[in-house]
Amino acid sequence: MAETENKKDDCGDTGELSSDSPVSYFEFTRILRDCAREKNIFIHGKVREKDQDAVVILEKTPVRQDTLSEILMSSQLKLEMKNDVYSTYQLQAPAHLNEIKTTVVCPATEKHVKKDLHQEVFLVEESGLSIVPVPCVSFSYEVHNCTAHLSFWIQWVHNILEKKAEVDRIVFENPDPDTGFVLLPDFKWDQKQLQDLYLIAIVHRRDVKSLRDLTSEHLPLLTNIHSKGEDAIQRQYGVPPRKLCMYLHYQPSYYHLQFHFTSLEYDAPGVESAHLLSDVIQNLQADSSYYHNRSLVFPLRADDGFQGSKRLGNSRDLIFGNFFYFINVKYLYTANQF
Ligand code: M7G
Repeated sequence: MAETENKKDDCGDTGELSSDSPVSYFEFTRILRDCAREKNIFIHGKVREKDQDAVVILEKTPVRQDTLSEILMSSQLKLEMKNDVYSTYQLQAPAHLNEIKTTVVCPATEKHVKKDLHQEVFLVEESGLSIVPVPCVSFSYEVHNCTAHLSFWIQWVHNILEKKAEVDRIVFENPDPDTGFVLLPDFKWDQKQLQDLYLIAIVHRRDVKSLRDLTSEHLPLLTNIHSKGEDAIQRQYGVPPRKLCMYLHYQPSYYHLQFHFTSLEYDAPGVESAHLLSDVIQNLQADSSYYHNRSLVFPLRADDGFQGSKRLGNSRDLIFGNFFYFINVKYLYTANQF
C-alpha cells in the first residue's frame, strides 16, 4: 500500500459553525484545574439535556502574526493606566479574532475527570522489569494504568487508525503494518499558528503499548517514524527538523505507542515524562533490552495510587497496573522536593 499525504494550502482549517453545541446546555459543577500562565481552565459539569457528565477545556490561543494588522486597526482600546512613557489598555478585538479554543469530553467518565483534575504530583522511580517480583502490597493500590490500555479509553486511537474519525486531519500515513504510522495534529493544537505546532504519530501496530515494550526489534519502526515524520512536517508546514522535538511519554496516558512532534518554540506540557526519539533509537541500538532493564522516573499524580504519603521510603514492592506485573518502586518524592 502506498503512503498518503493530505496537502493543505496553509496550516489552518476553516471550521464550520457547529450546529450541535454541548456547551450551551452545560451545567457547571466545579473547576478541575486552571492555569493563568497557560491561559486555560478545565471545567467539570453536566450536559443537562443528555444528563451526561462532561469536561470542557477553554484555552486562549496565541496571537497570530497574520492577524496583527487587523487587530491593531479594527480594535477598540480602553485606557487602564498611564505613567510617564508607560500605558496599559484593554484591547477589544473583533469577535473573529478573539476566539477561545474549546475541547469537550462528553460523556466523561470518572477517569476523564480525574485526568484533568489538579492533583499533587510525585516523582516515582520505577525499576526495570527484570527484577524478580515480590508479591506484597503495602499500601493503597489504585493505579490508573489498570484501565489505561482498555479499549474504551483508547477508542479514539482505534478510530483514527480505522479511519472512523479525524480522517481529513491526517497529514501523512505510512500504511506498513509493522513500521507504519498515522501522523496528524494533536487535538491540543488549533493549527492556526506554527509556534505551538503539535502533531502525533500513532503506530499501526497494536502490540506495542509504551516505551517499556520497545526492543531493537522496533528500530525499523522508530527510524521510519523519525525520518518520515520529520520529512512530512517539513513538506507540510515548512518546519525543519532542527526546529522539532520528537519524543514519547513514559508513562503515557494512552497505552498505544505514539510519538509527539512539537515545535521547539512551544513549551509543551509533559516534559518531565518525555523521552527523545533519537535517544530512544540510540539506546536500543546499544542495548536491545535497555528499556526492559533500566529504571525510569516519571511523575505520578496522587490519585493514581499513592494518596497520602509524602515520602514512602526505599524499595517498596507494588502491583503496578501497566500490564499487571509487579515492579519495584525504589523512591517516592513529592515534586516540590526538587
Ligand atoms: P500521551 O503521551 O498518551 O498522553 O499522548 P498525555 O500527553 O496526555 O499524557 C496522547 C496525546 O494524544 C496527547 O498529546 C493528547 O493531547 C492527544 N490526544 C488525546 N485525544 C483524546 C486525542 C484525540 O481524540 N485526537 C487527537 N488528534 N489527539 C488526541
